[in-house]
Amino acid sequence: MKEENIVLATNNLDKVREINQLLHDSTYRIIPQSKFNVVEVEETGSTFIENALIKARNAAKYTNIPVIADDSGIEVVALDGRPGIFSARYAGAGATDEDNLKKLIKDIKQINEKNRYAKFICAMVYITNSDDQKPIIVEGVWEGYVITKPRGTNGFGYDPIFYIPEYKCTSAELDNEEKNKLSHRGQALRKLIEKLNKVK
Ligand code: ITT
Repeated sequence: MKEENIVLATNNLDKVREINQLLHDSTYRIIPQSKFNVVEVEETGSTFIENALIKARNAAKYTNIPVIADDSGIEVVALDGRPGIFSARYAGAGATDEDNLKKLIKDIKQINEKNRYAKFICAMVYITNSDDQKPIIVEGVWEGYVITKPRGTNGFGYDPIFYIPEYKCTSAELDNEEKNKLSHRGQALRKLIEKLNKVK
């Protein structure tokens, strides 16, 4: 079968790694946007979907091939959904994963232990060009709880404090394959590929 190249509009190498693993047996080949001279764009949207579309349309301006973008984050229900779309900059502009994790741990310590329900959300979009008026848009949601003592070293970002009761571990204690099977990103990408295969 013919392979199709797709640009991944992200600067996050962990997303590149996870999405590459998910597409390993497919006919789609991911090219990170770092291979092109894509100038970073500000994420000014008010939803995950809006931000994913902003990133995808921006990358598509610099490339002549289809683009996938992922906008994701964690929502803690008792914190009114924070950090949500601000997950990557929760501790301020230029914050590292570690800074953001520390800030979220501080905030969840204020919440009753029985009330620490949280979910990872991933909005993923596919466009064929920057003006594509019919983007494919999908979402994945992964439900769990946040804990205050980080556990595990796999994954990235908030994985060490995202506890999955069915597996009695955090997402940083899952191996890559297990995380991809369950995660918001894995769910979103499988939906996207299903839709994409239908229009091909
Ligand atoms: P790009 O915008 O370049 O794609 P980014 O890391 O800034 O990279 P987002 O704006 O989508 O991406 O922010 C996502 C943040 O949410 C990310 O920095 C993580 O802290 C968190 N996050 C998303 N998915 C995650 C996952 O699977 N595990 C742990 N944390 C995750």
